[in-house]
Amino acid sequence: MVCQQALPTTSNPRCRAFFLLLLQCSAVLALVSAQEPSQTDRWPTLTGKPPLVIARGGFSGLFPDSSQIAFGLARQVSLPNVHLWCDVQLTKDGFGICAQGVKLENDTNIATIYKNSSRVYQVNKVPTRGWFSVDFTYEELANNVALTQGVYSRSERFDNHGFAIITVDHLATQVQPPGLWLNIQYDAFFTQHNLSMTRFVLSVSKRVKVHYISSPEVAFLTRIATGFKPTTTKLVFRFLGRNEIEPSTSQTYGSLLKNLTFVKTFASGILVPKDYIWPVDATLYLQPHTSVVADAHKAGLEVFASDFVNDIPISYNYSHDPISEYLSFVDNADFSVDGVLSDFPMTASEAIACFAHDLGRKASSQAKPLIISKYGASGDYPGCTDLAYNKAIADGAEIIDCPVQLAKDGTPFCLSSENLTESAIVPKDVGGIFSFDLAWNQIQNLKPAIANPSTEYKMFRNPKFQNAGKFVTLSDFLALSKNSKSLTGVLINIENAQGVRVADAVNEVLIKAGFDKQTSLKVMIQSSNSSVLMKFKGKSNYECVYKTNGSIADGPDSTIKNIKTFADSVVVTKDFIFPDFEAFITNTTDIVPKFHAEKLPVYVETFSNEFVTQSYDFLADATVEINTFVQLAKVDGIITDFPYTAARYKSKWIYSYST
Ligand SMILES: *[C@@H]1O[C@H](CO)[C@@H](O)[C@H](O)[C@H]1NC(C)=O
Ligand SMILES: *[C@@H]1O[C@H](CO)[C@@H](O)[C@H](O)[C@H]1NC(C)=O
Ligand SMILES: *[C@@H]1O[C@H](CO)[C@@H](O)[C@H](O)[C@H]1NC(C)=O
Ligand SMILES: *[C@@H]1O[C@H](CO)[C@@H](O)[C@H](O)[C@H]1NC(C)=O
Ligand SMILES: *[C@@H]1O[C@H](CO)[C@@H](O)[C@H](O)[C@H]1NC(C)=O
Ligand SMILES: *[C@@H]1O[C@H](CO)[C@@H](O)[C@H](O)[C@H]1NC(C)=O
Ligand SMILES: *[C@@H]1O[C@H](CO)[C@@H](O)[C@H](O)[C@H]1NC(C)=O
Ligand SMILES: *[C@@H]1O[C@H](CO)[C@@H](O)[C@H](O)[C@H]1NC(C)=O
Ligand SMILES: CC(=O)N[C@H]1CO[C@H](CO)[C@@H](O)[C@@H]1O
Repeated sequence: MVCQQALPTTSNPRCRAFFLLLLQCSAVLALVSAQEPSQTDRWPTLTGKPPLVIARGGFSGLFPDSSQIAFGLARQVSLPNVHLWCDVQLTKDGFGICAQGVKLENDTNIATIYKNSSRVYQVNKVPTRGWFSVDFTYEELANNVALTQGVYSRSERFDNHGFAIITVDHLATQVQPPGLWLNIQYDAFFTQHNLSMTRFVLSVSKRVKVHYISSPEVAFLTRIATGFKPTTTKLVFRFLGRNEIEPSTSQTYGSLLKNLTFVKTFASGILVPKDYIWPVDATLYLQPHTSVVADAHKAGLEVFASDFVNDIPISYNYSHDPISEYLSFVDNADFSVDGVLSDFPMTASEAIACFAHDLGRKASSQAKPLIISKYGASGDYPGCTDLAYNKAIADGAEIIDCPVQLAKDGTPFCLSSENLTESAIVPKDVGGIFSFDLAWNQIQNLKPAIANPSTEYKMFRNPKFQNAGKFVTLSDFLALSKNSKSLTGVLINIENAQGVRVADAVNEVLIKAGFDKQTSLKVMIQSSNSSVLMKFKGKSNYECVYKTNGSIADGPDSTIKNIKTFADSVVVTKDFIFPDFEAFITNTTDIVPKFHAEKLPVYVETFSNEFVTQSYDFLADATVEINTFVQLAKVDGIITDFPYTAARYKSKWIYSYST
């Protein structure tokens, strides 16, 4: 068992970032903790303080919900005042336990342990079959039943670890959360079984500090309201679906939302599903925000938003980036919610501590990592189109890339491969599917098609723009690059089978555009064919980039030394730096130090926002993945189809390290 720790420093005072490297420790490779939200900034929350991060069942995005390890991880990697959320259920003998649902079989192995003990009970007037805590003593549950991952799309890897069900008291005394939030989802159900939630919350709050109690039942909150001082324990009314009926008033939650002065009589805050605030339409695009936050703040109510997860597709407006989603709730022109309820509290913490509010900082152009686009911003628009390139520039890419193909008439243009059907709609009657079958004026008129590398997980890219934009010639690409004020260079990728012929064509266009003379833009020529690179080697303004794979580092040292004869830097894929097995990282390699020993910078591809492209170790957070490659593996450049994520990381999360 190999466990290491590394603690890089950061010069961004808001984000004390640290890593916990647990190789083969059955858990997480790299954790980044965002520590200090600005206390001096004024936040448009009700109190003016930074929004809270509330960890639902702990870090339930990775570990089984409500397990001690999930709560512990949430504490370790979130804001210092993270609140830990426990869904309270009562056992036959009156213990309050943390378990996500009223039906225990959803998040535990109880169905295999007490095979014959399922029962049918009324839950909110609906007959429901399941395994209920009211039929078991605490001892029976704690000694025999293990918590499991209840969300089928998450890893089952931690299900056989025997993580026990814990009580509220255990959570409070053993994990010692900075804030404790108890959610009472089913008071009426326990009353039917002669168990009193009221008595439980009153007694537990005498033993431990309870910061928040939430419930979707008006009668419960009204009943306990007199027992709690709002300065110690705040009561929060939880809204369910707009059309669901609140059991004690028989009104819908939608109509109660119009009666916030009534809510204020028994609660000091509301908890609403996130789409109450930012609704999405049927095609998963965001609509304008509602006035819920402003209305509630006007009524003197705090507003908490729920249902934040990193691993379920979010609105396309966020480009598969959960940090953008959090920022739209805590850092927009009109309001900030008072807290977010998340299964991935680290990402929520990063958003608040590191990325909210403009720090007014700019990284120097020397700072690493170099941000290189992959076919432009091809996560948002069809690759290698004018739209993708302009978006990449606007998003902060420093280098944009053109993979060069030749049309039948010899025109060099940018496209990911010479097989046109991979990135365009090619009509049958047009005369072929390869770039060399068609003249440029035919190719120019093809409709581009967005890349969808994660369709097997039902994840798609910006469907509204899936056929938008125009393809560009290499000379258009160079002109567009020259016009930009922010780019530091261009990368021209020559992987075409006719490598040397393409190289000659590229050379000619570069000369015509004046790039062979010293210009303000660096020219990077990338190929996996050394003969192609040799054609450009030695030109002062050009950097030759060798596309290679990690196996080269296992060969004799002379192989790497030999690369120096035709290249100035290398490109490798992510898996050669952090090999993984079943999406968990198994090892680190020494490729980067080997290249660095020969003074060859290492650029790595391909970084994407979609969580399915990342190892579980990165906790479904593209920023954590980038940070790990930069700080731990010390890579020199990030090649990404979502340059915004990398550029935001670089400009707002400034760190220091030496190679
Ligand atoms: C469950 O019920 C079946 C049939 O009634 C019985 O054979 C079995 O022994 C029971 N198992 C347990 C664990 O009680
Ligand atoms: C609850 O208590 C009442 C009154 O003592 C009794 O009639 C009823 O059967 C009990 N219900 C349950 C589920 O134990
Ligand atoms: C608000 O709700 C309370 C309790 O249900 C009800 O008595 C009152 O009439 C409502 N007010 C409005 C304006 O709907
Ligand atoms: C979301 O994206 C769509 C399509 O680009 C745009 O029309 C809409 O205005 C965006 N919504 C918000 C709230 O920005
Ligand atoms: C071209 O690309 C398409 C889409 O990826 C693929 O289905 C097809 O087999 C490719 N054709 C050739 C000849 O490689
Ligand atoms: C590299 O390019 C040269 C010239 O185009 C070609 O002869 C050679 O086969 C290529 N090598 C590889 C490995 O593709
Ligand atoms: C790595 O590249 C070498 C040539 O550079 C090739 O022979 C080898 O098959 C490649 N290995 C993998 C795993 O791609
Ligand atoms: C881990 O990487 C090191 C260095 O590359 C290598 O020597 C070792 O065999 C690898 N271990 C495993 C389990 O793959
Ligand atoms: C394994 C299982 O049944 N998981 C379910 C637990 O409950 C959630 C929410 O009700 C469902 O979405 C899961 O499918």
